[in-house]
Amino acid sequence: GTLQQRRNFSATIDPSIGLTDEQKEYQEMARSFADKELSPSMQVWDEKEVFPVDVLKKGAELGFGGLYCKEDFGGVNLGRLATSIIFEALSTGCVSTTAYVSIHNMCAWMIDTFANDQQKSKYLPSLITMDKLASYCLTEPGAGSDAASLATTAKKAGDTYVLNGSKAFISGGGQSDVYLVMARTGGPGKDVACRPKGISCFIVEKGTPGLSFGKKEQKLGWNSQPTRAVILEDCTVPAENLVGGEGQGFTIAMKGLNGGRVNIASCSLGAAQASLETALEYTKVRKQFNKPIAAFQNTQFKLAEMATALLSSRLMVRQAARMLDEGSAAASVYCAMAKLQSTEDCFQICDQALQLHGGYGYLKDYKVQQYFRDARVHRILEGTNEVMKVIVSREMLKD
Ligand code: FAD
Ligand code: 2MC
Repeated sequence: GTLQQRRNFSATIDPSIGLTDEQKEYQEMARSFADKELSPSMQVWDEKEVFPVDVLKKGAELGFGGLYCKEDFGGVNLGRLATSIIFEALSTGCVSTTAYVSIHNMCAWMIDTFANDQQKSKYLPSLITMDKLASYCLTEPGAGSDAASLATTAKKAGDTYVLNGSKAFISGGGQSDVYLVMARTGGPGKDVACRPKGISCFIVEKGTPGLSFGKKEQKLGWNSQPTRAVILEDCTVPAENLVGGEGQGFTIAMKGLNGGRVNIASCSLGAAQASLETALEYTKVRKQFNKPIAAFQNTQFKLAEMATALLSSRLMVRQAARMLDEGSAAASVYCAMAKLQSTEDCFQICDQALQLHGGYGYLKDYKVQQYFRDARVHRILEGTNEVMKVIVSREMLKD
C-alpha cells in the first residue's frame, strides 16, 4: 500500500502527494527503515548518547551512504529531490542520526565531485558503504558565520602540507575516519576580499600524527552523534590529499553546503511530519471536559495551521532540490530560502505539537520533545538563518 494507506493518516499530511511512483518507492523504503531501525531506538540513543554505527552501515546497504554520488564507486546517483524525500522520511525515525548521515553524504559528494580519480578510488568505496565515516570541517572558534575568515593554515613543505589550527563543533568529530578540512594556503592578494580565494580543501585521515579531538560536547539535541573540536598541530598530510586546486576550497565547501542546506531542511520536515502525526493521534484520544481535545476549535485550527505550514515548507525544499538537480544559477539562493523557511516553520510545528500534548509533551517518555530539541539546531548550523537572510537579500539587492 502507499505510505498514507499503511500509516493510515490523512491525505492532508501525506508527504507522498505529488510524487512519482519511483519517488514513492524511495520514500516507502526510507520510511520503513525509519520505522523499523531508527524510531524504536531514537530515545535511548538520545539519552545514552549512542552513535549507532551498525545501523548506519545497515542503512548504507540500502544506499544511504552515497545517495547522490555517481555509480562508479557504489553511489546511488539519485538527484537532490529524491535525496530530500529520503532524508525527510528517515528523520521521522531519528532526526539526529539522519542529520549525521546527511553530512556524511555531503562529504562523499564533495569527494565524488571535486576529487581526482585516485582520491575517489581510495576513499569513496568505504565511505559509500559507511565502513568509513566522514566529517566536514569548516567552522572554527573564531570563524563561524564569517567562514571565509578561517585561520587554520596549510603550508606546503616538499610533497606534504602541514596543517595548524582548530575546527569547532565538528559533527562526527573523533569518530569519523575521514575529515574534509578547509585550510588557508594563501591567496593571490592580501586584502579582505581575497580571503575566500586563499582557502583549500584537504582530506585528513584519522590517525594522522598531529590530529586530535576536543571533549565530546554536551548538547540540547543531536545526541546520537558526537560533536567535537578537531585540532591540527603540525598535522602533516601528503600533498596528494589536496582536493581540487589550491584556492578552490571555499567554493567546494559552499557547493557542498548548498545540498547540505536542502538536506538539513529535509530533516526538519521529517521532525515536523512525525510531530504532527503524533499530535493528530494524541488529540483524538486525549479527553478533557468530556471530549477529545481534538473537538476544541483551537486544536483543530492549530492542526490545520501546522499541516499548511508543513506543506509550504516541503514545497519550498523540493523546489530548491529540483533547482540543484537542474543546475540552476539561482539554486544556492533557493537553497538558502528553503533552509530558512523549513527550519523555522518546522521547529514551530514541533513546538505546537508539544503544546497539544500538554504536560506529557514535556516528558521524555514522549518523542515530541526530542523532535523539538533535535530540530532546534537546524536554525543555527549549516549557516545560521540570519546568514540565510544575508544570502537572499544580497542576491536581491545586487546591481
Ligand atoms: P556566530 O557566527 O558567532 O553567530 C552568532 C550570532 O550572530 C548568530 O545568531 C548569527 O546568526 C549572528 N550573525 C553573525 N553574522 C551575522 C550577520 N552578518 N548578520 C546578522 N547576524 C549575524 N560546523 C562545521 O564546519 N562542521 C560541522 O560538522 C558542524 N556541526 C555542528 C553541529 C552542531 C551541533 C552545532 C551547534 C554546530 C555545528 N557546526 C559545524 C558549526 C555551525 O555551522 C556554526 O555554529 C554556525 O555556522 C554559526 O557559527 P557560530 O556558532 O560561530 O555563530
Ligand atoms: N554556492 C556556491 N558558491 C558560493 C556560495 C554558494 N552557496 N556561497 C559563496 N560562494 C562563492 C561565491 O560565489 C564566491 O566565489 P566567486 O568569487 O568565484 O564568485 C566565493 O564563494 C566567496 O563568496 P562570498 O564573496 O559570498 O564570501 P563572503 O565572505 O561574503 O561570505 C557567506 C559568504 C556569508 C555566505 C559564507 O561565509 C557562509 O555561507 N557562511 C556560513 C557558514 C556556514 O554555513 N557554516 C556551516 C558549517 S557546516 C555545518 O554547520 C554542519 C553541520 C555540517
